[in-house]
Amino acid sequence: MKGKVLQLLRDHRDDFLSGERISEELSCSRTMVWKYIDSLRKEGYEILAVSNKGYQLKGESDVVSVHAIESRLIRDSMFQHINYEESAVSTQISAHKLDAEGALAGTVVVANEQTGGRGRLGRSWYSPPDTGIWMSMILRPEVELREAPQITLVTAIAVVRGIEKATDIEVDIKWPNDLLLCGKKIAGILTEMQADPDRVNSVIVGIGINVNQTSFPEDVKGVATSLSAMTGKIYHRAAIIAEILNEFQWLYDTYLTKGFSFLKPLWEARAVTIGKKIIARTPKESIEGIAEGIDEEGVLLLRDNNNKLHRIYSADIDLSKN
Ligand code: BTX
Repeated sequence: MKGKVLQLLRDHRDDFLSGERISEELSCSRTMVWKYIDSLRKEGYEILAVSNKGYQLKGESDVVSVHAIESRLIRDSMFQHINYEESAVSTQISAHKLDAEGALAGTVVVANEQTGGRGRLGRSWYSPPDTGIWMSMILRPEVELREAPQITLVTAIAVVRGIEKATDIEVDIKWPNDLLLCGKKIAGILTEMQADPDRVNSVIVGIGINVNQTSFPEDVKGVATSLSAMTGKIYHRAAIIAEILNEFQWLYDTYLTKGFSFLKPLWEARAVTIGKKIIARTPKESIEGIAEGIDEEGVLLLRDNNNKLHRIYSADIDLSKN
């Protein structure tokens, strides 16, 4: 409800909105309206109150909260349940738990901090408080097992577009799960599946974005950057989260109804590795060659130095120095 009050105030930014009008629109008492306004102010929203005129939103807050996100979602959002945790071990762990308890598809977990954030293959993901976006979505797509990794690519398009809408910053995609800004890692995507041999039960998609960090620990300093470190500005995390979720919805819908091939051009338009000389490192081997592109299923096509074409399903990619 607090999110709806905020949404109404945003819709009437240029004029005052009376307490009576808000209480009518939301079918709640004037006292409740006052309580919501008071609570929004405590979170840092600057709301002007003038007698006989009403309320006007003068300044946004950077607090990440459920209503700060919900108030920016499209009306028929598929993300009806947003769970916020001040500190989580990993939003992936929280989401897997909710999934096992039968959470609805479209449930999202957002944390202000992760104490055990994780990447692929047991690697860790640095997730300090107050500065980044650490979130996981629970999805239940009707796709075949081999198709599930495509969801990472769909998510990458949504994150790139969401960041651009909220901040005007253009980010690149590095197959399969990294987003780069000026060649440094600004975000990572971790897609984990619960599946039977023949069917996907759920897919938990984790998204980590460095937003307002100004420094990084020694071990990631060389590879990581944040939106703020690049521009010197502070960004509203809730606004970025909402734009990503809004973008994700139509992309996911298109993916489920028309297939990944329909979204491939959007992905390719932002992919930096394609056409370049790369090294793909898999647990079994390292292959060097030219990344020719991805196929209709999202598999990376790599032509090695002996002209042999490899289909790469999962790997770490480095640009070749040769
Ligand atoms: P990845 O395995 O591709 O990348 C992990 C590597 O990235 C690390 O080994 C380290 O070198 C580097 N790294 C660690 N932290 C950061 C950081 N903050 N910024 C840039 N580089 C970093 C990528 O895995 C997938 C990451 C997903 C993270 C999200 S956050 C929400 C959700 N919860 C969770 O525990 N993980 C996901």
